[in-house]
Amino acid sequence: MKEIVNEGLRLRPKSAGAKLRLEPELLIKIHNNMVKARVLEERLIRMYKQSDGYFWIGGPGEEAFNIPLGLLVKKGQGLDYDFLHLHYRSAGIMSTLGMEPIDALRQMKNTATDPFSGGRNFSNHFSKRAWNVAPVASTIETQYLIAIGSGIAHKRHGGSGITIVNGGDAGTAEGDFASCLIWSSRPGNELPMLIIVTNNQWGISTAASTQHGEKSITDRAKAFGIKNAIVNGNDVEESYLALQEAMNYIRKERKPFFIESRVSRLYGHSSATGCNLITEEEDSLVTFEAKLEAAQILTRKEMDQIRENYNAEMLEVSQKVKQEPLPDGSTIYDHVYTGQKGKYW
Ligand SMILES: Cc1ncc(C[n+]2csc(CCOP(=O)(O)OP(=O)(O)O)c2C)c(N)n1
Repeated sequence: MKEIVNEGLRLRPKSAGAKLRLEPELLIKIHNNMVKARVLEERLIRMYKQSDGYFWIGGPGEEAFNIPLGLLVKKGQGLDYDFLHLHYRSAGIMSTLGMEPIDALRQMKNTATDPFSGGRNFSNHFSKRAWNVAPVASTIETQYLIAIGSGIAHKRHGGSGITIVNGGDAGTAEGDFASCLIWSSRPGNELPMLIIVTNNQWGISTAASTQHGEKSITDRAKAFGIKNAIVNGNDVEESYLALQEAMNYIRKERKPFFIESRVSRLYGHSSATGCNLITEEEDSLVTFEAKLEAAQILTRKEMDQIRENYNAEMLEVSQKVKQEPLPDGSTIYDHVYTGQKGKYW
């Protein structure tokens, strides 16, 4: 996909962005990636509604947090780099890392060309060895248990690579989450882990207020002596600065940090709940665009153009994906066991 960053845009003088805390160049980059991630999700939803996929689940509403996170990751393969244990609302992180949107569309359409699962998994269930992205599991919270492994490996290896794990608020009821807090905070054996909970106040249709006795999820991290912060995940600058501080701390001190990010869930839980726009929740992209416009960093016209460009490109790649082959039945048992191809009995 063509890179649209700054295409046709003229950067305003720095003083124009004085009311915002981040540099205009960085704000424009974040905005561009937010639009790309949003348009990608909207295209995936449209594909689902047009029967070009069986199920949608994704992260519109988490962009103001996930794009800064993607920009701050030390991307690469092996223990000198960050490991990512993500969940199904992380497309914004992946697209900011450089994932080609067409690959997310391939997984939605379950084509054989899907590089993450060969057309065998749900939408937004990524995995990429070259970027240390562990396979996203459909079982919620599993990733917090698996992340302990790369946390230990990072601890033993040294350097500045860290383990990053994210998931939702409801999943914190699972024992896997408690295991993560315990293993990451053992005195003298603390692990360099960024433990994130994106709190959208819902577990499918169960309200968080009916499930959490503690005031905030950070209270659980406090009980284990883990440094922590509550972040307004709808605020780009607050998210970027909090993540930067937390990640610098983990990289240097080799100890865990816990972030509870309060986010929106803009299209409901998944296609199982209709995947229609929820207008009652804050849209971080609308909030951010108003700020960029007020600070004269981007005009309404420029932002509309960026969206239009991405809309056109996603439409084009969706048409391409529709022509691609589905996986052959003979491959159904591939990758079930290491090195295994075809039937295994
Ligand atoms: C182990 C397990 N239990 C239950 C489910 C069914 N399930 C799928 S998503 C979900 C809600 C998750 O809510 P939360 O952790 O808050 O994340 P969100 O989807 O809101 O981002 C549940 C219960 C599952 N996938 N895995």
